[in-house]
Amino acid sequence: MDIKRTTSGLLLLIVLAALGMILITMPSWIAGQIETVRQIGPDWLVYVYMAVVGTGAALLLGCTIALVWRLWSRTARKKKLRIQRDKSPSQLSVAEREREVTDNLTAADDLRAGLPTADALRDQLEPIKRRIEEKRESQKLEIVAFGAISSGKSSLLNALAGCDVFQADAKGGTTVQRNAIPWPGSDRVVLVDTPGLGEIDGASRGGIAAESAKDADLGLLVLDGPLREWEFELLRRLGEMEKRVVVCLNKQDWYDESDRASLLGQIQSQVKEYVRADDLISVRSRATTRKRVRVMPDGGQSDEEVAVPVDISPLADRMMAIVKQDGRDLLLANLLLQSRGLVSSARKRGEDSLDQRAVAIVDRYMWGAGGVAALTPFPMIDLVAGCAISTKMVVDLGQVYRQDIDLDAALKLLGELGKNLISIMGATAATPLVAAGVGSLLKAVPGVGTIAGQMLQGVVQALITRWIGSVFIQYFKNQMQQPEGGLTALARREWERLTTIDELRRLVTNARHRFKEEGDSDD
Ligand SMILES: Nc1nc2c(ncn2[C@@H]2O[C@H](COP(=O)(O)OP(=O)(O)OP(=O)(O)O)[C@@H](O)[C@H]2O)c(=O)[nH]1
Ligand SMILES: [Mg+2]
Repeated sequence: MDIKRTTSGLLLLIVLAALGMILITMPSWIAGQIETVRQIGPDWLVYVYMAVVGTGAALLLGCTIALVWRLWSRTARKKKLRIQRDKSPSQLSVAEREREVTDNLTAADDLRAGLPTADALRDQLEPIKRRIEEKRESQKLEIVAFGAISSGKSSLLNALAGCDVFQADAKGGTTVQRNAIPWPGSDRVVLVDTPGLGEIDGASRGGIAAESAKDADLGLLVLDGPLREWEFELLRRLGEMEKRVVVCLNKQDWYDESDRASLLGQIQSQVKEYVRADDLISVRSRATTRKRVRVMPDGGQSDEEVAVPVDISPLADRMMAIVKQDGRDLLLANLLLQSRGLVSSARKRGEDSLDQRAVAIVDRYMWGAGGVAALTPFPMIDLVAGCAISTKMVVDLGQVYRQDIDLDAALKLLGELGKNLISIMGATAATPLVAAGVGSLLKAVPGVGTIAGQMLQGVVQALITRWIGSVFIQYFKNQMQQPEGGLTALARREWERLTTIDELRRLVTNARHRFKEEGDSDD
């Protein structure tokens, strides 16, 4: 439960309790007042009094109801949206999908406005959002062909389009970027060609094809043989996203009838979880020839070449049926997924930018605290709870994550953490022991050389301030809710993370730069 919801719930409870009190006490109080007015004035004054009180009461009641209604509906709406976002498109009605797309676009705008002006994502989000809006407006369905290199994607799309728009070649790796053309079968459909996935430049081409498939309203996986492992993996991932994919076994002229039937049967059983039986089709997207033995009238035989024409009609028919029957649904489902992607990348970026600000704050304070400890000749009095610098840092971090924390609360939490540090370090009594413990921990890091005296004191203080900062970053990010296993467990986890050999070595190196080797020569 987040803090805002708790506050709204609490406010609602207070309002309802106040209303109850008013309803119980008001009638007898008003009756008493009317009696008093009747005794001191004429009858009409009673009516005037009642009218005034009645109007006031009605206004009060109206405002209260409006407030309660607003609070309740806002909470309910947020809850509904949260539940809805966890659902896959098929679990939502058309109206719900439409509404969520609108809500997501608005949310993305809000999140974008909250990003720092220098953030590159601010500019990147805008065109993505515009594309979603344009797609929503135009209702253009994108059918994207993807698959292995040279499986015949471009040839297949050329055959579907009825003209040679996409370059096709036997050497493979012909298509190097995403291209699109309208499909003559419907004015609402565009055909998209993508680079094939294969050995050459595998990683980057694979990325482009997977991305294209992800954005497709309808995917067209083009195979020219048995299903490869990565093709199955891609289907599985798209299936999980509820992306509809038509699997097309191309180059059917390579197989005789029985081989083709058994290959199709095998593919069918492999993909049945993610692809409908009707959506597995075999085609021939290039005209070829085959040999035929001709028996002559004199009983002799002669070989002859017979033309085998292109045959993509089963695929065209299937696509037409899907577009007619489910086109709108597919488009809306995809718009929904894209708009969700937009919101989550904006939200993630927003969180990242808060984290960056928080880390910068911790960095500033830790070296501030370290510097003070390194420069002052007095031994440290209290490493944690009494440190004004840490307290101020905690309050600043709270502000970054918009969490309400004042100096008192910060001090109290720091006191609690102080005890944790002592228990983590295994020291039994006072803070100097902690300092000594941390000091020996630092000295034990191989490769950092000797650190002693004031410099050691500075590093100890910087490490502890950093540790406090890291604990509070997690705590605030989690909306000040009890972390898993309580604050102690969180503190222990963060301590372990920050005191790995590498982290400590980095810390000491950094400290040397900052403290100008002050205590370096002391042993
Ligand atoms: N025999 C036969 N060859 C085909 C068929 N379809 C395509 N081809 C051939 O397969 C080769 C590759 O075709 P492309 O259309 O370029 O394949 P692609 O999947 O787009 O290839 P990349 O863009 O390089 O990944 C070409 O030589 C085509 O003529 C078919 O049905 N039968
Ligand atoms: Mg191609």
